[in-house]
Amino acid sequence: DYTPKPEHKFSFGLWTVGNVGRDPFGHPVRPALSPVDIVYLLADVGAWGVNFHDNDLVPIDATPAERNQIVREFRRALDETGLVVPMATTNLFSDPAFKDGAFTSNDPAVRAYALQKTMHAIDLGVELGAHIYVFWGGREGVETDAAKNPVEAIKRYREALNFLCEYVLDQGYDLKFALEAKPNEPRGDIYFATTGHMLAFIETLDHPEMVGVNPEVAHEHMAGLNFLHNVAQAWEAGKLFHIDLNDQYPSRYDQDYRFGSRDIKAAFFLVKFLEDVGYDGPRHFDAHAYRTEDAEGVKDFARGCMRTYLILKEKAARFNADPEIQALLADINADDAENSQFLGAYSASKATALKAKAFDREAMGARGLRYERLDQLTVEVLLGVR
Ligand code: 3MF
Ligand code: MG
Ligand code: MG
Ligand code: MG
Repeated sequence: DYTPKPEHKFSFGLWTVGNVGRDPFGHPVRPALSPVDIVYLLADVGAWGVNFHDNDLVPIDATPAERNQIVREFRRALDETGLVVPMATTNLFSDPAFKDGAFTSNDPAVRAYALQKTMHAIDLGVELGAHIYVFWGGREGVETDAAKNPVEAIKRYREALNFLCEYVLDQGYDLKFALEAKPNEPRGDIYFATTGHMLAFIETLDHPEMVGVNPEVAHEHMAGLNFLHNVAQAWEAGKLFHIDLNDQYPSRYDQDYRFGSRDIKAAFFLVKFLEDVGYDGPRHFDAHAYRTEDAEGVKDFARGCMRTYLILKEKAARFNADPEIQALLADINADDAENSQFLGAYSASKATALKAKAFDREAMGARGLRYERLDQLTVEVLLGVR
């Protein structure tokens, strides 16, 4: 049974199922849905949560009275459907004011406006229940390095995040930040190109404990990287606060395909990892339906993301229970006391003993590891014959 349930924590952004199919060469192909319509759509397909950028919900030029009316209507839809808002974020990329970045803009007025806009957006997210706040620096980059000093850009980004962490603490909000990396698009290059860059940067902040990452499958694949390895590093560092699931062919434009639609094997190892380690955060799908789809196709897309996740979760359980796979893994990971005595923490006596030990290098090099068999068994689990 692959029916999504609240405990699976499947969420979608308003901008995902609400995507109208506009691209750089083509007009919208689907009518815009209101935020309330989208909440009902997500409830219909069985999602648990809905996320938004400030302006997905409240237009950038809304009056305070309009804002409050919109929030009231949205909250009513949440209450009626039981959907929650796990995460919120700021749109710091659509408006022309941000054409040269927000926190890293050369213009102090733009930088100050970006902080103001983010504080209002944080208030909005918290008001609707969000505990995770994502920062994707979509315009924080350049087309020409003549325009900005990249070291200055890092300092500006740090200054902004430090300011906003203090704001959250000052308000007493229970909110964590999650930084989302992307190598390029819409800018020629975007600063902090990968999750690894973000992890290094976080340690330089005033409140690193408040800040983690939101890795996105497509963004790391655009950079030609192994997404699982990025996620694993974030997890190991205690920084996997959120995740954007979708799919993407390497080194192409930002495709945001349905989760698992392109690289089933990578998606499998990702789901297996999240389930095996007990990742407890939202499974957020940051993707949209093909431009060929109508309203029904959008639901096919959303249901497909969740169904594929649950199928892969079942495959992971099958992999973990497969005696032949487990026997191979036990063999690969077998401990041997004679050698493990040399590993682990340093000591002078250990170093001396290790320097004196004779190794059978040829035997180590000659040993077959049976990864071909292991991978074939994995493929057979995925293809449904095991
Ligand atoms: C763009 C993205 C963004 C971010 C969002 C923050 C529009 O490629 O991935 O989606 O995920 O701004 O959550
Ligand atoms: Mg993206
Ligand atoms: Mg995108
Ligand atoms: Mg994303």
